[in-house]
Amino acid sequence: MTTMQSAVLRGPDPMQVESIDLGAPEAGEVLVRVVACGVCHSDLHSINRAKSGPLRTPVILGHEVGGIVEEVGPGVTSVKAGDHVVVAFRPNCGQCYFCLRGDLALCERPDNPDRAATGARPRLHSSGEPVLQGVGVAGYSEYTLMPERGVVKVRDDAPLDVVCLVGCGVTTGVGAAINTAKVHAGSDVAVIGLGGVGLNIVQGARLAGARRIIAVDTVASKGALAAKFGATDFVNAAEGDPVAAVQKIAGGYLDYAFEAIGLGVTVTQAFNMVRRGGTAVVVGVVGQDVTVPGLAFLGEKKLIGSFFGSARPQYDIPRLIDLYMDGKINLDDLVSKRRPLREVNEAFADMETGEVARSVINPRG
Ligand code: COD
Ligand code: ZN
Repeated sequence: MTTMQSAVLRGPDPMQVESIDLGAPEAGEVLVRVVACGVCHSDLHSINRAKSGPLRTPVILGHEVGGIVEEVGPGVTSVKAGDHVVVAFRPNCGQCYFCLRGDLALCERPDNPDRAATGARPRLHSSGEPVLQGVGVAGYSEYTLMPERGVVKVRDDAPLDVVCLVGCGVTTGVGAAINTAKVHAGSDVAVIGLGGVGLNIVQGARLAGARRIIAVDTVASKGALAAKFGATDFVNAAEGDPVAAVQKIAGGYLDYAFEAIGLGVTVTQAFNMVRRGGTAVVVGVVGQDVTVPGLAFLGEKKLIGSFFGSARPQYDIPRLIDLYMDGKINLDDLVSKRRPLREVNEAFADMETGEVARSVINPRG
């Protein structure tokens, strides 16, 4: 049994740092010492769901983890104590229809997505009370316990407090461009919403050889930031209709437009930005119905979703880290702020201003 400090969400109130008990790793489990955990917008969705009621608590959020294997349970063969790992928050089963087809992000039986919530025996406790692992991870903690397929061994020379972002935002964004949309060289692209995910879509499009990459956001400072990831142009959506502005810059319609916010209105904008045969890709989590002009389908426009960058974590995560170490993708400018665990609530307040790309929490800071 290990006792660790974790930021616990118990309802509508801010998270509090508490002592949490954690069992030793059992068969097929890996105990990871968390070095850093990125602050992703999906955790803000969870916090908002706790405020309005439907989220089960107590829960420890945080799923963008870079860490070092502390101990492995019986039968674990892919990692050993001391290995550097990035957590894959939705361990695929490798056996269902979608896994066999190669669509690992669509796995229908992910291992332990939320521990106690799925009936799995809870592994974290607070004075005997079970505590959930949010999104199956619990990264705002000194340690996390993952199934073997939920950790990916990464190279030792990669800084874990940067490459932790590959556990969600980088893979989601770059993967949306290169895996889901398969952006082709020379194409014209727009990306709406320049948070940690949107900026990675921008650099995914650059990696794929896009000609024009038009970045769209309502916060003016995001223009200069997006340029560091390969955006060729910026549209401030607070200053007028972004569809008209994008078309003016591109001299017409685009081949691809990505939505990375999660609003119905921006999905419609993305769809209206693409030309006949073009593709609008929804990356944001959209909790509402979406309206698009139906006749546009006669022009073979496509409206598609993307989840976790259509990634195969064991393949994509090390490859993306190599691209970073070779200077081919930019992760350093994604980390706007580093904070200790006790400032996790402030990191979410920063996210709500739209000013930061990503904050990274150091659980021992
Ligand atoms: N027009 C343009 N930009 C806007 C608008 C608007 N109307 N409203 C907000 N924005 C900007 C903000 O200024 C901000 O820059 C950006 O949109 C949103 O950024 P963040 O940092 O709040 O969010 P991210 O980048 O962390 O984004 C995450 C998503 C919002 C895309 C979230 O829905 C998500 O994580 N989707 C991915 C789904 C998925 O595959 N998830 C995997 C597990 S998380
Ligand atoms: Zn995430």
